[in-house]
Amino acid sequence: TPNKKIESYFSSNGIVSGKLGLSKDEIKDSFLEKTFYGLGRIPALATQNDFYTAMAFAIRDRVLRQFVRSTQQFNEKDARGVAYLSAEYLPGPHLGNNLLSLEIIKETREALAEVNLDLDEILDQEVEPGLGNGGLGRLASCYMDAMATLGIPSIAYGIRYEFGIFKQEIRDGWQEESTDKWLHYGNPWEIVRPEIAYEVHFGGKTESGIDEKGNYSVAWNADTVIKGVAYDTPILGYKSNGIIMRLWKAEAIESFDFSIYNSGDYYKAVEKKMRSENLTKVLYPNDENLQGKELRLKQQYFFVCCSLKDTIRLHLLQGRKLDQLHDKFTIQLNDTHPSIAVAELMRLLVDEHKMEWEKAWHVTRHTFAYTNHTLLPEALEKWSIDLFGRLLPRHLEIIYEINSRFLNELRELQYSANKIARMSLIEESGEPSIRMAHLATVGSFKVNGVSALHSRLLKEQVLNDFAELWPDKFTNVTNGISHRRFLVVSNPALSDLISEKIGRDWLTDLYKLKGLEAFAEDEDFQKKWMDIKLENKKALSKHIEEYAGVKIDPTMMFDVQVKRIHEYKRQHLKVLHILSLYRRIKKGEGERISPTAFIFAGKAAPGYFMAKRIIKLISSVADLVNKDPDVNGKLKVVFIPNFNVKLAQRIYPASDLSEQISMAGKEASGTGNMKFALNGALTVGTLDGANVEIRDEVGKENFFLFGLTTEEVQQTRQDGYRPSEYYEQNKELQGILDMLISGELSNGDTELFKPIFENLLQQDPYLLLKDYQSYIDCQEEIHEAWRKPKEWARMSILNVANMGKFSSDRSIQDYVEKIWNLQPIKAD
Ligand code: GPV
Repeated sequence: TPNKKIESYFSSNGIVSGKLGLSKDEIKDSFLEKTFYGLGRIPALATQNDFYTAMAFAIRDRVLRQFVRSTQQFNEKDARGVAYLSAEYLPGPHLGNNLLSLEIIKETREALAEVNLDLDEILDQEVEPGLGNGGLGRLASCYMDAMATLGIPSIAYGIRYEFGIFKQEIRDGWQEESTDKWLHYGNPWEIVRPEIAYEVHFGGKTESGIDEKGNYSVAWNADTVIKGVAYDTPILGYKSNGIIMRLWKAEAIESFDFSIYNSGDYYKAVEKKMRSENLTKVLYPNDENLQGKELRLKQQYFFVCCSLKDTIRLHLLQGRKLDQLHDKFTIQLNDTHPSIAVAELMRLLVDEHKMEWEKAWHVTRHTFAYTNHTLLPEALEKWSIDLFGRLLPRHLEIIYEINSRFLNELRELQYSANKIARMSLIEESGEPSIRMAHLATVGSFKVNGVSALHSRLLKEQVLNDFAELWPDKFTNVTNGISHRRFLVVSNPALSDLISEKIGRDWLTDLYKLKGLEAFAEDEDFQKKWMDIKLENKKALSKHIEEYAGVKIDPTMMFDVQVKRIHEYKRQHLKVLHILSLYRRIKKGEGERISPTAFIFAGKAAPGYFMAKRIIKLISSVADLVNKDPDVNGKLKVVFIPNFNVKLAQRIYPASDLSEQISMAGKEASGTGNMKFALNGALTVGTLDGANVEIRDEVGKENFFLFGLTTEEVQQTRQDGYRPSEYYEQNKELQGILDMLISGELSNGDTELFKPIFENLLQQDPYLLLKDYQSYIDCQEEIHEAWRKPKEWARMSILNVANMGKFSSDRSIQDYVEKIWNLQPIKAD
């Protein structure tokens, strides 16, 4: 029964009404109160971290107010909503973004100044939650920013990894990993909800029989039970709603196993608890590479099970019927990582809620929508039947049942045995396994790719049979980024300059940036524009000197490639370019080279041999180039350690040239490409992923294009590619490649880079040698363009002016229209 007294406080004139922001004095009071009463600190003992924590608590109150209000309104309107399921999130630091969303950055800065504290120093204290590997996790967080801002009734589910993506250090040029202790100083943004907890079962056996009502039913007698507890982090939209990121932490069902406890073996009793908690200990650091590890499948099922049970609870709490689940919710699957949800929802509906199979299947396949994020074969998830059946015996039966019904449909359509085997949810050749992308496709009402090119290739290649069967199921939603985080928060000077010219409407409508086109030729504006870039470059240079020990002249061109280290992304093609410039300088032919700093950052999966070798190669080239007196400071090479959201926010604003040089057909979208261009960097790139659309938007004359197209890549393969021919014919390229095995880069060690050399000469799976000359020629054009600063400034402004399409607000609007079919509810 509702407590009317309390409810009245929530009503329109209760505590959750009133204005959005805070005044300087309110911030100061709240901050001081949190410092003393929230943390129990006397001024003499308070550290910078205490001040950060106190400020976070002060702000969190306001963030929660928006959340409470949004939830209230979503409930009152009985709104249709989204549950977003993602195994990864990369929210980045919360404080700065929340200050922007509340529009109190200036007030907070002043309030702190009055007590002799500096906002930037306080912001710098925050340790970000590294709960993802790269683009996929960051996309999920950009989407939360947009969903909150647009008022999409939504909840985002995931895993509360105790250790996120590893911390990267570079020692002697090699990557070294250490555990990411992001919770070490506590986490002021999260609220634990001990009462929102679910049991998750694993292992054991199933037993079929007749239940009390005389119906056929299956019981799953698991041998392990683990509890998932909700930890909520509010995510605030700009001047609007708050939504929740609900992350599940694994706990033992009972703190102690009492039977063992009573027998006196205290340690053994606690061991069980520790084993349960292992489940959410650590994020798997493999980006786009399936390892097939049991613990990973456990993590996936664990968070899916908790999330679906919670979604059903929320649905029923509103007094709705379970067979209307799909009328009220879309459950969006962020890649196949949560695709076990298709089988789990069937299990919940059929086994636990006693719904008949056909009805349950109707609900299920109208509830899920699936986003695919890669075409890379090594990333397409498959689980061995053996492993899967041991861990989730009931789900295996359900998947067999879904498959047998599906294959029957295909037989009725007179499909060939070959085609049926291709489409089956089970791969029979080799070790029998479950194709998770097929499960997700069959179990969803929509399937989308993440850029126009990727969505086309998905339909034409990886899921071609399914696209022919269900053409209307397939759609595209081009990725987008939070321009508020990646421009307003991280590049305040440029944001202010833009707002001076075109007002501030672009914060909620990025297409408004188009207004900047009118100033592209304005020399005074160009100068201010480039001066801000220079200041940002100075700031980054300071960071680089401190963390990488390399001094960089900020007037050089900053040529930047930051992203996960992957062969398909071709960081080593960038290296070949650097070596070509180096050799020209050594031969005294360097006069047409513009002074350039080559900046790299990104993590390699700890078990990815080639990626780690590429990092060592970059460091070795840096040593050679930076120390050579003949280079005379004309080239600098640096690898900045530990790329994460926080570092990214420093790098994009300071970049002149954005390297997006993956082999065409491999990068599903890319989102870093958008962040660079939004901050006025020009792009050098292939026709891959969203590069295609970026080029369409900014104009081909403002984009440096090189390399093969997807079709040409396929043709090259068909014709029988022999990389050694390029080595033989292109003498410059030959000289560069020979450097790798000459020992010149490695104190005489001719073996160190031989694996890279041999890979390129023998297979070159990503066609570096084929694309080499086109890349070098394109770079010459770029160096020439850099020598015309006004031209460059104009192109930079035009790039920013045409970034409207790449806001995650637009992406989410697309999801609403093409997939979710719901009404946003904006908080007033
Ligand atoms: I699958 N992506 C990722 O970061 N990790 C993954 O495991 C998978 C995909 C990335 C793609 O590589 C990018 O091209 C894309 O922009 C990003 O997902 C978001 O869609």
